[in-house]
Amino acid sequence: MPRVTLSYRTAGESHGPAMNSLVDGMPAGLEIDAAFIDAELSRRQGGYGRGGRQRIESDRVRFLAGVRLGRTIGAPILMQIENKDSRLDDLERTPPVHRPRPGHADLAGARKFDTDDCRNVLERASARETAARVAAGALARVLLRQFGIEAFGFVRGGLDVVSSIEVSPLNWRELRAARDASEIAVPDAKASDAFIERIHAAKAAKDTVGGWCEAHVFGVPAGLGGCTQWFERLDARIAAAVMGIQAFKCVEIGLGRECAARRGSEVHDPITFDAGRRDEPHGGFVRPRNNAGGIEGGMTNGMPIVVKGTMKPIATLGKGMPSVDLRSGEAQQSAYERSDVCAVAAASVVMENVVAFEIARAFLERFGGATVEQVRAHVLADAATQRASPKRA
Ligand code: EPS
Repeated sequence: MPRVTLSYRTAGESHGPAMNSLVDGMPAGLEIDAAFIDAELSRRQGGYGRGGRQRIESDRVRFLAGVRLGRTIGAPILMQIENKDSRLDDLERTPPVHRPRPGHADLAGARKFDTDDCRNVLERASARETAARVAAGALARVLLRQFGIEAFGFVRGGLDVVSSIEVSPLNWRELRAARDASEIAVPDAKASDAFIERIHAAKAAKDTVGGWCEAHVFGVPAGLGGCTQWFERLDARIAAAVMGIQAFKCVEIGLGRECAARRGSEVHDPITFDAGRRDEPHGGFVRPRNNAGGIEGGMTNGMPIVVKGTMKPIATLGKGMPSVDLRSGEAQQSAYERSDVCAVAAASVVMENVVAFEIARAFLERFGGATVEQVRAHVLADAATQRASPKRA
């Protein structure tokens, strides 16, 4: 089968004219669902604890290349999201920043680019860039949904609040409704209220809050990714995509960190076979639990993909942090600009979409074609082979 590499890059500064996303490797003939992409962009703008910027922006995708008459044409796809708060060259409203914020890119970037003004670095390092990543991931999901693959992201909690909800292929749609009813994307009303209360208190103290995000992907066929080279391993690729989100400090697949606290028999998922369930993504090889998070040996095993990500608190604190003025070396509190107190709800949308992009990339590596119909033919051919195994069952 042809090897297609789906990829994307982004360009744009937080207060420049626009955020841009260039997606390459998407097959031709995919009907663009701009309403779905825009809905994901809107979700990313929401969440309790966001700052004033989101009242200015109303993110919408505009296709500048790769689409004709509402369908992809097999060419690179350029998506643009306008920044309404565009003022990069206005030195009065967007002045130099000389007092780096601990935890932001400010100091490391100023040293890298040999400057005492952190502005260029922070404009590009800003999490505003994640709007472009959500656009790329949501476009990939338009493809995945044609093949019954669905992603679900949410916030599990933060500080001392941790929801104990369990997610399964049977309840995730219900949980999605609960998530959408929560201002902080926690699909558990009690935990949601408690977490919002903690964020409110942090805001009053001019402080910030991080949190735990989760992404589950359902309907992923077995055999995506690879075990023959380290960079083919899907868990490695997902980890890089999630760690690449601003402020993420930890990524786990399935049971994750908890693996080290249990013996093997309590970690690995037993294998059973049920011929009546051959049409499910696991091909009838039912696993009574999913500690592996759907990936073994760097390849999908047909169980749902489960990814956890930890976001640190926003580095822009209302009360500042001990820092220095880069011009003089004098001790000063770090700079404060309008910012978010907590952006974990937004981060969960970003995570859901970047994880989905990696699944789509691996999906096209296995089933790719020049057109969506060629991809479909490859998927059906593979399903027929899978259904014939085990031969004697
Ligand atoms: C960010 C600072 C804030 C955030 C921004 C990320 O922007 P501003 O300085 O314009 O208020 O709101 O995130 C977004 C704009 C967004 O759309 O997510 C930072 O420094 O990282």
